[in-house]
Amino acid sequence: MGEYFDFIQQVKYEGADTKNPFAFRFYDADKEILGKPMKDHLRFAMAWWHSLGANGTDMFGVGTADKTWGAEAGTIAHAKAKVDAGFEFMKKLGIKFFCFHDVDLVPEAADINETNARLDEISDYILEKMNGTDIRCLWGTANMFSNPRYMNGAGSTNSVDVYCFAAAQIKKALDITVKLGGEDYVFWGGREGYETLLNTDLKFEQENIATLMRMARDYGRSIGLKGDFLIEPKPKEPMKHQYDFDAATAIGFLRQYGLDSDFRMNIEANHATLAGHTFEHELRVCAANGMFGSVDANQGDTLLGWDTDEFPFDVYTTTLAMYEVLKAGGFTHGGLNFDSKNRRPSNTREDMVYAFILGMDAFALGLTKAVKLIEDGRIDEFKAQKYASFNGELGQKIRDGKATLKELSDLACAMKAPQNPASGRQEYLEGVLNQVLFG
Ligand code: XUL
Ligand code: CO
Repeated sequence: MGEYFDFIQQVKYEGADTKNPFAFRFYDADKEILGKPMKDHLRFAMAWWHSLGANGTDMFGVGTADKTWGAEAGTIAHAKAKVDAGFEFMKKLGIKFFCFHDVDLVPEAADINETNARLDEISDYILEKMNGTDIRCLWGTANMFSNPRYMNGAGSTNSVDVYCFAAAQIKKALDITVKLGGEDYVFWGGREGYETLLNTDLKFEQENIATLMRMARDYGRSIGLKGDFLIEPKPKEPMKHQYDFDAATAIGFLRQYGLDSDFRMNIEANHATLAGHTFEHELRVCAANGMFGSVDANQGDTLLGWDTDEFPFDVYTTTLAMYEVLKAGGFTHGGLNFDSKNRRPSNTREDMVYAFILGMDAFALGLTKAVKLIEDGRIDEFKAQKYASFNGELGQKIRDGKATLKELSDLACAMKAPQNPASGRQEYLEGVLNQVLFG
């Protein structure tokens, strides 16, 4: 195997003052934080598609980065070169997990049986590479949005034949995920939505999606998938309306169809912002509903209305996100998958390394600042005190669902007018956040 990243050996932690561009400033993998090493809090993963596949092609132009890895594009040799490059990259950056779509691993053939044979071959090759390393699959998924057969959706398609192909792809992707030791399986419904209700039976489509997920759940459990099935909500793009709009919508859907004990959420930062939410809002909604699973780590651009999948560098956001992750009890099966890509003009292998150093450092900083925020205690104290009026007998009765509307109305009438609640103190709390970040 040739060295694809011969300009680096092991990227190491050198501290905040280093000027070495190929060193971590903040990510110190083995440093103990709240009883476990940083790497176990963060569980970084490389997304096969962006890192090894995406070459910068966009709607206006061809690729700018060479992702052939020295092989002829679209061949099995190319698929294997991607594996070689990917493992060298993960080892050199200390990344312990990867995520994949079936068609990221091998080119799709005209006959699904041939595609499946290619997947068997490449997964054997990946297993060999994994041997003797502690690199594992975080999650797998099936790409049910690129092939023209999915133009009307996969689970939501109008074609029963296409529905069978979706089932077949999910089955194989589950097989490969379990074979590679992956514990979670992701559904991102890129084409599960609609452009116009004039041609759409929404209820029919949602029922069929739920049925496909139920069959996937049953098959996955039967072959030993231990972790979570994850829905990755996104409100739009490529479709105008996507059924898994945001966490609250997806959680409601899972409950409606009785899938909520096997499924949780994979929250992507840039999908949250497309839905008009913050990343931390989506994480909080998951935690509040026992649905926190995994994260696709990236960031969007406030000036652009689409999914830019940038490597995260905004430390306010990584801090507030890691605060939510810590409060949710941390990752169990999930992790931080960099569903992020270099900007089109950042087209060299050095840029790939810089991008991961940026993202890993941004989340390491976020983790340490989130711990500080929790240890500082002022935000949690404020919140506890904000709701303190419910600590009394009456508040408890309401919280226990034992009060009646008439009883509360009588109390209100006896009070005549309530005292206004105390200040929300937003500016004070934002000042605390800045003090913790920069003090
Ligand atoms: C698309 C996206 C996907 C999923 C996996 O916006 O995020 O790459 O993460 O299908
Ligand atoms: Co994603």
